[in-house]
Formats: sequence, C-alpha cells, structure tokens
Amino acid sequence: MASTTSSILVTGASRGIGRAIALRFAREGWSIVGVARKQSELDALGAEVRALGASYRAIALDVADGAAVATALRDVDVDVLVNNAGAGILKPFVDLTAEEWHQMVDVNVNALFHVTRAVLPGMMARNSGHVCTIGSIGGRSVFAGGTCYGATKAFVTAWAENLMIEVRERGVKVSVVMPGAVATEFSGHTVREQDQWKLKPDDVAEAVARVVLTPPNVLIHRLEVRTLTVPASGRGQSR
Ligand code: NJP
Repeated sequence: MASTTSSILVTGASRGIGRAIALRFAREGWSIVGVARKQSELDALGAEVRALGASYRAIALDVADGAAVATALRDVDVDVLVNNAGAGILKPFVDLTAEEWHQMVDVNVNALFHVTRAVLPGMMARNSGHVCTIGSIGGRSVFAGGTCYGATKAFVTAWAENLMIEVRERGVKVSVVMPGAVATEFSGHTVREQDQWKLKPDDVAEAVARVVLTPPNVLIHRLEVRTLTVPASGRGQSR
C-alpha cells in the first residue's frame, strides 16, 4: 500500500459501526481495507468508499478463523487497525448454549489475537501504527444477560492496556473506544423509532477519528462514548 496515503483496516466493516468508521476515514482520504464475512455488503461499502475518492480493498473473512486470517492478511500493511467485529447474544447465563458462548469468545476475544497478530508486527517494524478496538461500556458495568458478552468486553479493556504497555515505545498506539448503546443491527436487533435515543454509528466513528487523528506523541488510550438522552427505563443505570 502506498506510504503517502494513510490506510486503515476495519473488521466488521460491512454494516453498523464498522461501516461508519470506514466511511469516516474514506472522507479523510484514507485507503480502506474492509473485512467482514459477507462479500456483497463489503462490495456495497466499496462503491460508497470509491465514490468518496478513496481506494478500497474488500477481504471477505471470518475473523474467528485463525488460519484464514493469517492467510488473508499475510500481505496487508496498514497504518491503523480497528478491531470492530463483534458478536452479542444477550440472555441469561443458564439460557446460553455452548455454541453461543463460543461464538462470542471466538469473535470478541480470539479474533483479537488472529487479526492483531497478523498486522501488528508490520507496525512494530515501521515504528508506527495504531490498534484501536471497539469495547463497550458493558465491559465494565454489569447487566443481566451480559455474563459472556460483558466479560468478553472486559477482556478487551485488559488486553488493550497490557498491549499498550508493550508496544508504545515502538511507536505503536493502542486504544479502546467503549460506546454505550448504539442504533445498529447488533445482536439481531432491528433499528426502530424507539432507538432514537441511542448513539448513531457515526457518533462512534467520530470518536474513533478523534482517537486516531492525534499528534504523533499523543495517545488517547481509552474513551467512553455516551448519549445524554437516556430513556426513563434506563435512568440511574450506567449506559
Ligand atoms: O454490530 P453489527 P455493531 N467475522 O452487528 C461483522 C460493539 N458495540 O456495528 O460478518 C468477520 O451491526 C459483521 O459482518 P458479517 C460490538 O460489540 C456495539 O453494533 O458480514 N466479521 C458486521 O459487519 C462490536 O464489537 C454496541 O456478518 C464479522 C459487524 O461485524 C462493535 O461495536 C454497543 C464476524 C457487526 O455489525 C460493532 O457492533 C457497544 C466474523 N466472525 C459496543 N462476526 C451497540 N450496537 O449497541 C460479525 O457498547 N462480523
């Protein structure tokens, strides 16, 4: 990838928050690498990115598949990695199946190893780069139905802080952006009128841009993004 144009790889770029992040950086003139499983949705994003004048590469990939990630990202060098792909099956612990548990751990935790392990060595060799991961306020405030999901997002926070200590002196920044509720199709949700109070994907994309577009010697390591318009049912709760 040309060194004159900054580049960003976004996992889960096909919809929701990841798509908004890809478009935010395309408007900035960056080269975009979009990763998700559905090729058709990645292609639709590509048309929008190119219409903004930015270059684009789609990589259809299951980020939970370590071997596939290692192969697909073998030749990918980017300035910024956004680990955004996530899975959330929010239900009481006793109702979770082993498959649902493993899906969340595989996408929210294990994929961080697969994807970051593929991209980070290049950043360290260049003494420059940024790994930004989308965590969640749910990773540090409890809620019923969040045993596995909340724990995976608590992992994100701990993992990222440990990684930050390891690589910042090599010129690589590590950040976590932790949103509250966002109006997306996450967790099988359909966005409806009553979701108006939630953050929009563009709000989270703007927060990621603020974190990434900092001066060279400045690192915003952790950022929470909240809405002011909490519905009556959520008042007094941390969301
Ligand atoms: O989710 P959604 P959001 N391999 O479901 C992709 C966190 N968050 O944008 O693979 C590769 O609209 C999927 O594409 P596809 C949340 O934990 C959210 O809301 O084609 N890609 C799609 O592009 C997550 O980390 C809220 O199905 C995979 C994308 O991921 C991040 O924000 C609140 C994949 C998911 O899009 C984005 O969530 C909060 C895989 N195995 C944190 N599995 C919220 N929405 O309220 C999924 O605090 N994808």
